Amino acid sequence: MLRSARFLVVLQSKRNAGGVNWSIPGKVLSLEQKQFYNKNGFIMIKNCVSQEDLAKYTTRFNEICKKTVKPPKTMLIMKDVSFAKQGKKKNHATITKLQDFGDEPVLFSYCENLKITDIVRDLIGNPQTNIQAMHTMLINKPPDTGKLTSRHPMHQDLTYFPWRPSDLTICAWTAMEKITRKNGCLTVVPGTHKGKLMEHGYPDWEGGVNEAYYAIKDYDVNSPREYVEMDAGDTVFFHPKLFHGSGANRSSGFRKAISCHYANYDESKYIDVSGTFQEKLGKQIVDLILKHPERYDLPEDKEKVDFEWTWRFRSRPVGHKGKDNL
Ligand SMILES: O=C(O)CCC(=O)C(=O)O
Repeated sequence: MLRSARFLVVLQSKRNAGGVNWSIPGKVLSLEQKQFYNKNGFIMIKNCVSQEDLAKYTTRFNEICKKTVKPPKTMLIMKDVSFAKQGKKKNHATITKLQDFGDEPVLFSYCENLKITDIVRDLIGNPQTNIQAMHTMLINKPPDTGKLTSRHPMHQDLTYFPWRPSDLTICAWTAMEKITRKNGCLTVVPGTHKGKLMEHGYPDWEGGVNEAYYAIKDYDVNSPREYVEMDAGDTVFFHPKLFHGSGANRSSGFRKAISCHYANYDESKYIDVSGTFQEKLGKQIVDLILKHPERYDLPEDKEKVDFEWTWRFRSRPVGHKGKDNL
């Protein structure tokens, strides 16, 4: 590499490094808003996504459900466990989640929304930070069938992630319609992002639980929780160690939200989770992926498919061309 080119690389990485400076305002967020996030592990911002954009995502969701638009092969289409048990076909009323929409251009445009990415950079880096969309979901919480399977147990998203530091990852979760306690809004326990990653496992729920909806094992049900009620287009940004979940949908309609977990690409690194409770979960995810060779471009040597590979394969850069980190 030419000397000057190498200098530029060093300069670029220095400029992008250093985590978050919590004592200055961000490009979009005020100092108070940044400090609120740092203290509580979440912040809700009104009106991040326009109604036009939300309508585009809803239309694309319906087109995928009706099969008038072919979904990319890498996208996972999941049924709610209560419908799965009854053997019901996949349609807009039984599909509970579209996951990994990195190759679906309409839905992925959500991850590139500048209002969101500016806030993300304020909270996990600085205006120059390169960011990576790690995990994408459109969640279509169905009206509960009475078995309470529409609940999402209290958990920490970091459970699913083999990269660190956790402070440089964030979820943006946008309400696609009005979301209240009645239709199953997010519930958070402020400040829990300052603690450790807790052990997780399947909750012991009579009606069953959706695949990979893990719960914090020793969750204290008396923890001081908050209900995050939102209007369509509002977005809550939250830390991957924040205890959170969502209640049953006791309304007669579906409750839609779209989300993306972003990581600071410049400063995050994969870690080895061997010997931790994440190891078992990582193996389950790898097994699931190996069962679907039609969906993933698996390497010839299947030994190469480990927890890290599953995320490298599914994550997508947002506005940068890096290939080396995440
Ligand atoms: O959308 C929901 O109801 C909860 C989503 C959530 O907590 C998650 O996917 O981690």
